[in-house]
Amino acid sequence: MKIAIVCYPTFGGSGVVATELGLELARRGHEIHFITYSQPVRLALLSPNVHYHEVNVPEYPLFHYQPYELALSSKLVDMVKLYKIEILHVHYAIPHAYAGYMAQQMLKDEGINLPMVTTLHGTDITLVGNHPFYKPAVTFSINKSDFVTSVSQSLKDDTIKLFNIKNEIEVIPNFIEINKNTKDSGEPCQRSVMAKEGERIITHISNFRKVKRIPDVIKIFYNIQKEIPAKLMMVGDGPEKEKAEKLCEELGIEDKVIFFGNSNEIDKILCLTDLFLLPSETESFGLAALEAMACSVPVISSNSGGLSEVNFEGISGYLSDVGNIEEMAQNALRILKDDDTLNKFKENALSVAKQFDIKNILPLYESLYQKAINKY
Ligand code: GMT
Repeated sequence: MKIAIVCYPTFGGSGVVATELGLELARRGHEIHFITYSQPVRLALLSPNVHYHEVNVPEYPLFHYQPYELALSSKLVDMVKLYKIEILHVHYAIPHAYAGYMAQQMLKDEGINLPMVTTLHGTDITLVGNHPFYKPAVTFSINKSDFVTSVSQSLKDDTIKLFNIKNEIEVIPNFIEINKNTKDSGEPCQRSVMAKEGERIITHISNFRKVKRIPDVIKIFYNIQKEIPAKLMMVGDGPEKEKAEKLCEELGIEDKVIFFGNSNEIDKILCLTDLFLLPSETESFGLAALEAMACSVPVISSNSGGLSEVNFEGISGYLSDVGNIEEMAQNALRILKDDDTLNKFKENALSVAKQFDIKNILPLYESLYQKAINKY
């Protein structure tokens, strides 16, 4: 199949899922066209089946806001005609499903039918899309999509609760390429670079937005390091980072916390990690938790949104109510207390992650694309 994928090219989970999906589809022989405003961070263009088309939005002084949706829908029309693309898959409803619908209408005018699949990722529904300024356009574009998928049952339920949706929503969970780490790097994990002998290594990875509850991450770690020797690795960047650095100073733990900024070497970082913290306010899925589990790292998370569909209580880690820092720290210590317990949780984390192996999830998208193509 010839498939156009529209996504955000950033470190966010929706862009990562879209990119990894496209790359695996390309490996399976499909022709993939990424269409977005810059090259997706996880995309290395070294395959004949993978194309990247940049959406340019020229600055014009009259525009207070540059019309990205317009440029995107025009680019879609041009690329669909040029490459004879058969299907459009948009990740993140805003504004991609809206721009996709406009492209469909323009193409229809020229006698071309382009089926569109929209994948809902989380904040496009629970935080941004739900805002009254966007809601009518988001509802419209979800209802106009030929097929709609959501990354968890919890997100499907939220979508139905928050919007007047007439379309069926199919749950297709996010996925992970198991063994990527061992396959790619071949290098042993060098824990000694990050921590002393006997220290546990704890990691948090996110976009450092309010929804991730960064101060909770720091406070959970503060409680842990009072009981056992430990280091915290904070990976990512965003609006809450500076505040987090200050909080570490206030708590007197700045020498035990390392801030890395954004990284393309997540697997190498996770390879050194004993425990992953994700105490988010809400999380439609929690791809970062799954990435950790795929590297045999157990997870302490909140129980909000779709997290309980990924992190299994008492098996791959523990889940607590949002903000229950004490319980999260206690549970972390239960996992970290001795090597046997930690190793058991590590093993379990990997075997839960295997349920989300890309090999199991990808055929679900392929059969949806086939259904969408057959619709016209
Ligand atoms: O806030 C983020 O983590 C970024 C956001 C995004 O749009 O990329 O992530 C959302 O989509 C991911 C991929 O499907 C999910 O794993 C995240 O849980 C979801 N984030 C939220 O719901 C807050």
